[in-house]
Amino acid sequence: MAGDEIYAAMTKSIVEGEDEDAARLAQEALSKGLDPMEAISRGFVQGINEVGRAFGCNEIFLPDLVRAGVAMKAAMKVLEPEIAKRGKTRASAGIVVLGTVKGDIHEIGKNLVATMLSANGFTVHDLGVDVAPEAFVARAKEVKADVIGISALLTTTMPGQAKVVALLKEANLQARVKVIVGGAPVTREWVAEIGADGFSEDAMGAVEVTRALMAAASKGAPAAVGTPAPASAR
Ligand code: B1M
Repeated sequence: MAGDEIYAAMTKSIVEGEDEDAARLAQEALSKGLDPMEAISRGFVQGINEVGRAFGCNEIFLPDLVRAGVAMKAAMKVLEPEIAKRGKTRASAGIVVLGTVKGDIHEIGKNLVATMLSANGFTVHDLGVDVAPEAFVARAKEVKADVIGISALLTTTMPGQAKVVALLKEANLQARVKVIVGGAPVTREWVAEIGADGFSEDAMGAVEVTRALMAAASKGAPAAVGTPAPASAR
């Protein structure tokens, strides 16, 4: 398979929920020397976005969404170790506690953020999905985290992000531990409203924002919110 053909096949494997095809195409991309991040963004994510759109318009049903999620995970399972391997280097750039908020089991984007942070030298403590606000703060204290990263994919679970910020404030840790939030429904306005320190629309942006927060903290400067203005503001 050549050129754009492979990306189109990747998209199709997710739309059709074919996990074996997705894993095989991910493997093929690696054997051909394609950039795994390109495979994700030009191939697989196009498919999951199409599935999300169709589900939102009631064109497909929950089992289709589940099958697409399984196929996406199958592709990521092949690609993520390669992304991590390419970035393995140096001493820790900082300590990040990461998870998806309570009530929310979406993990694909959060896992990608974890992979990209690890690949860029951060030590990541991934708490998984459905994480209670208290658990984020407890682990941050335990591992002396620099940053807490909180993913939320549902509008109904976004308040969990606000709760973590409030708990940090209560514990007088807000100055020491920075909070970055993300996930499809998260906007700059929401970040400002809850008083988080940073936000990004994608995994690479999460790395940039985390780096910027660490740099600002080491200089004692106030942190910037978010990656440079996104091309497609939500
Ligand atoms: Co769900 N789901 N889902 N789902 N699902 C959405 C989010 C939805 C938008 C679909 C739709 O209706 N159009 C909708 C939410 C509506 C809303 O609240 N606004 C929805 C719904 C309604 C539901 C259920 C309620 C359905 C039901 O049961 N009736 C249910 C809820 C379950 C729960 O969590 N309690 C549900 C379930 C599921 C599955 C389990 C079937 C599956 C998840 C499988 C899994 O993760 N293991 C699933 C999927 C796959 C989706 C969509 C289609 C895709 C999500 C995804 O993985 N995207 C999604 C629609 C969509 O987003 N297009 C949808 C790919 C991933 C790479 O992107 O996660 O956005 P994303 O992550 C990006 C950025 O957001 C960012 O970087 C990532 C990489 O670029 N990012 C961060 C993410 N976290 C970040 C953290 C950061 C920084 C950046 O800093 C810390």
